[in-house]
Amino acid sequence: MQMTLRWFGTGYDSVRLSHIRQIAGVTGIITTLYGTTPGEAWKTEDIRAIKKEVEDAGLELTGIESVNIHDSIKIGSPDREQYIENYITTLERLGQEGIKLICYNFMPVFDWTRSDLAKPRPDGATVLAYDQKKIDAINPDTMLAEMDANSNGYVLPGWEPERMGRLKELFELYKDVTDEKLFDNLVYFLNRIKPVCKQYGIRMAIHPDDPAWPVFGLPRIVTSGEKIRRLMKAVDDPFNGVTLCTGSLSSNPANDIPAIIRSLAGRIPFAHVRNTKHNGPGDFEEAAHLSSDGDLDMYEIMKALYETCPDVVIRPDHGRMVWGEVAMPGYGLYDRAMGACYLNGLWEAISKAATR
Ligand SMILES: [Mn+2]
Repeated sequence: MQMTLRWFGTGYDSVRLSHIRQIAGVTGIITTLYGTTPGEAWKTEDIRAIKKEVEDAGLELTGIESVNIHDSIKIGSPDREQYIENYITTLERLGQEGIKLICYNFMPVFDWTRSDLAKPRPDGATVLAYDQKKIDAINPDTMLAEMDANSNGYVLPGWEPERMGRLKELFELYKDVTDEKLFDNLVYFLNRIKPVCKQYGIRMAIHPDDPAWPVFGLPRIVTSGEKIRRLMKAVDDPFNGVTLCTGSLSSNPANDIPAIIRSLAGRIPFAHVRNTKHNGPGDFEEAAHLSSDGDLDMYEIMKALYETCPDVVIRPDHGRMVWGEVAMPGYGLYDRAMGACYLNGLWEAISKAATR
């Protein structure tokens, strides 16, 4: 297991690499080229530059989150071929630089969705939250403006203004894309990139949809253990894997996370571990990583990871905003550092109990 932290790059993140370096047990960085747009081929010099910056800080560039997928690939429109070629070029260049873990998602239009970016909790911390009733009451355009106004000045991953400016057009393009069509387009994409992944030993790790049900009438295909297993079988090769995000999957309480992990042995190169607390159906908020602060049993989750995918790369996912920190919502230093230490503690206890 390698413990990592997500970092958005100099100029895009309030957190410094030198601070991450001081979290005991965190040895890797998960990042992306934040200035790129989905569909373009990344330049080798840009990949080398960010890798060098991370390594100069005494850390390893462990993986990329995300190399985003252009909407044409998800929609399956004729111009997808060019974007797939560009994606292959990006993977080739990442592989040549020794970067072999790639997180991505296949959600139409919106990346993750929340109704609140700073919901106060009783202890004074603020967290990301989702309430379906609030989402039902707004239209996507309004939400875009609200996300922008409440993001502390940071560009939220997946909510880049260039793309969001095309919102109406995107909804129109997706209007005939059913769950089945989206699934077929994903399988097509995976088969096209398979050779380059095999050549460089790249592991593709799809992130579950967040929340795990349709939002604004758009299709969703990565929402449960059953659906993930179907995808694993459709392209049955270890390069086709999952980012096991406990928070996204737990948005639906019917998802038994430890059982899902065990059913995906060998196909989880990357895990996002965080806790959620439900207040009612379709109404949840993010909690501290500690099991007792939310609904998830972190011990059972870490034990399932330990027993079925010991080489997994983990990052504490979103954290709460605590101690007055001002940062991108979900991505402050303090609570994610506490999360990393807690998860490392669980791992140490589980591994010692198993081997003594
Ligand atoms: Mn996640």
